[in-house]
Order: sequence, then structure tokens, then C-alpha cells
Amino acid sequence: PTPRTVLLTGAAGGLGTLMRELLPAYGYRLRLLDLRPVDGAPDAVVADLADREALREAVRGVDAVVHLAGISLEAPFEKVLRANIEGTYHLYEAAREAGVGRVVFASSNHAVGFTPRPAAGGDPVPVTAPHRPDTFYGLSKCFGEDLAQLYWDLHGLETVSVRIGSCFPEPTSVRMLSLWLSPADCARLLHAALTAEDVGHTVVYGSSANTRLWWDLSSARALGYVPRDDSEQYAARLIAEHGELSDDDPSQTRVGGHFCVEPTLWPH
Ligand code: NAI
Ligand code: 15L
Repeated sequence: PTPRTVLLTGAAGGLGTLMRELLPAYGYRLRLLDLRPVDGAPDAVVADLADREALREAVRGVDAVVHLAGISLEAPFEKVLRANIEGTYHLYEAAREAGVGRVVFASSNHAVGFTPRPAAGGDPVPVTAPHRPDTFYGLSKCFGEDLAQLYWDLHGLETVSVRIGSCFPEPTSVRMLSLWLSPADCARLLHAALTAEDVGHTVVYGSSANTRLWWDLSSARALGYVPRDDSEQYAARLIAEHGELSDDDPSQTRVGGHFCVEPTLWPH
């Protein structure tokens, strides 16, 4: 059955803002949560993932959770611990107590960031690739995936962990040509993850049907995801500006890109 009421955490963020615009067209009624007020949504729950009582309230009566909230770049370990590791634990506990059936967890390519990037035309990175986090941030996504597995095995709470590539309106680097998840394809993938039957804990990569794709999308396609977009329309301009990826520069030889060397830092 199609879940109707969905809690969207991280609703004030970049991806949350895009998804709260696109998901209602699939028939979802969204309940929004973020640490910060959500523009244009006075009913949004403004709460920290550390606030278990607020999470208990927020999950009451929802059919599923799309969990985007957290620190989305590298940050000091203590901050990542609190928001992403403890915060995701609190969310799962609240979901378990309330009997919520499914979570869609925003994992990241940085859970496997140190994996060498596939050569052009080489085999894509499988979902069974071992965790190789490139940052504390990536490590927190590894934790989230393992937490999801535990809650499925122990409690029967289902999760689709989506290792998102780069979801922005347009790709802005040559690396992103291989990772780009268009916002429209992201909504398609979240819808598939919310509606596919018997997912248990399924790990998928979240990218569009990019010509230069690095990821094996077969587990995503098995959920019913049919990507429609391709970053190739941006390739000529980005390559003219920045050149092709180097095989020597260590910030360009692994899938996590510059996160493996000099990660962008969480601004707060
Ligand atoms: P963002 O940083 O724009 O949004 C994250 C939101 O989470 C913010 O609005 C922030 O206020 C909220 N948040 C942070 N700590 C919180 C806490 N303790 N309690 C409640 N809310 C909290 O990030 P973005 O780009 O929207 O990403 C959303 C999710 O998707 C993140 O989990 C990120 O790691 C993941 N992701 C995003 C990718 C992308 O390309 N946008 C790629 C891979 C993963
Ligand atoms: C992520 O996990 C980040 O949240 C996002 O801001 C991008 O940096 C993305 O990965 C990426 O690798 O491009």
C-alpha cells in the first residue's frame, strides 16, 4: 500500500526544500521537521534530533519517514556524533516505538568515498562494495546503514538506504557528472523507496541515468526506480572549464573526490 503521511526530516535544507516541493505530486501528505524553521511552513516541527520527546510526537501517525536531517558535510567528530549518529538512533527509536513501518535514509556516496573511481567504461561500483568512508561524515552514514540493518533484523523496521550522489538543480563539477541525481529523479527514487514491497534493508545508489555514471543502479531499479535524467548535457561546458578528471591527483581518483583530501566543512 502507498504510504500517505510521511515525516520529512531536514525539511529546511537544500534537498528537503526540493523534496517538499516535488513529493506532494506523488500523493504524499508531508509532515516537516528541522532544527531550523522551514520557510513558508509554519506547521513544521522545529526540533533537534536529540529531542526524543519531539521525535515521538513527530512520528505519531506517520506511515513512513524520509530522514534527511543531519550534518551534510564534514565536521568535528563531536558534532557528527550528536547530529548524525545519536540523532539517527533517536529517530529510529521513536519510529520503532510508534510502529512506523519504513524509513528512507539519506546515506551518501561518502560511505564508500575511498573506493577508486571506475575507469571510463569500467565496472560500476556495486552496492556490496565495502564501506570506505572518507570523513567522519561518511563514517556516520556507514553507521546509519548498519543501524538500519539492525532495526530490520531485530525489529522488522524496513529501510531503504539511499547513497545519494550529488543532488542539486545542476551538476557544478566534472566529478558531479558521474554522481548527479536530478531533483526530479530524486523524487522518483524516494517514491520508489517508499512504495516498493518487502524491502527489508535495501541499499541503493541515488543517481540519475548519467552517461558517466559510476554506480550500479540495479538495486534502485529493482525498487521500481526509472531515472529519466542524464548529466551529459552539462558535460561539454564543465569539461571545457575544468578539464577531465586527473588520474594522478588524489582528490580526483576516488569516488569521494575532494572529501578524501580536503573536505568541504559544515558551516555551522
Ligand atoms: P543540508 O545541510 O542542506 O540540510 C540538512 C538539514 O538538516 C538542515 O536544514 C539542518 O538544519 C538539518 N539538521 C541538521 N542537524 C539537525 C538536527 N540535529 N536536528 C534536526 N535537524 C537537523 O543538506 P542536504 O544537501 O539537504 O542533504 C540532506 C541529507 O541528504 C543529509 O543527510 C545529507 O547527508 C544527505 N545527502 C545529500 C546529498 C546532496 O547531494 N544534497 C548527497 C549525499 C547525501
Ligand atoms: C554529500 O554527501 C553532501 O551532503 C553534498 O553536499 C555533496 O557534497 C555530495 O555529497 C557530493 O559528494 O557531491
